[in-house]
Amino acid sequence: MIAQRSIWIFILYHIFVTFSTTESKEVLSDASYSNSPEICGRFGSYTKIGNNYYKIHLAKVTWFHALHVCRREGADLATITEEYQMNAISNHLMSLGYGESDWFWIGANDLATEKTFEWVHNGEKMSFSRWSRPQPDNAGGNEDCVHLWLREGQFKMNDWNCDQGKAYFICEAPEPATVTIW
Ligand SMILES: [Ca+2]
Ligand SMILES: [Ca+2]
Repeated sequence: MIAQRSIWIFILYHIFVTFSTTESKEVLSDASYSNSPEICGRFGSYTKIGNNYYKIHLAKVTWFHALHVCRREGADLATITEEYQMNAISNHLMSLGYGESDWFWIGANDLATEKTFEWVHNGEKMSFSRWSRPQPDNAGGNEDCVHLWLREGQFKMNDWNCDQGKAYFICEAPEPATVTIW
């Protein structure tokens, strides 16, 4: 009788352990699945603005945090290499009603060499820029990342603190998983 009860306890214990283990494995695999860049890229659509595809993220984060989020989506912080594209983004942001207090990180920075701004996407130097005057001023000796803000009727560029400043941000994807034609 005691032996029979022990066997039942043994069996029930193993059923319990099996189910517990299965459950924790499923939770683990869900977590790793949602961390994959391919899956994250499908969580929101990119919009064609001018010639390129962008996604405006409305969470205020540091430049480094923004870069991380864009890259998890298989994208990068936005690169703006010509006036046409700068105008398209500026007009788009204004058409959505964003104003002077809405700041958006893009991919330009002078982290490597002070006063030499490059695009984080490919390391190329900025050949085009639209600074708001008197930027870039490297205020406090510690402004190495670029964001857009509305000044003098257009969105223009300002250098700001990469790991203290928190702003919205714009990711750019060359081949987005889902696209909204604007
Ligand atoms: Ca700087
Ligand atoms: Ca500045």
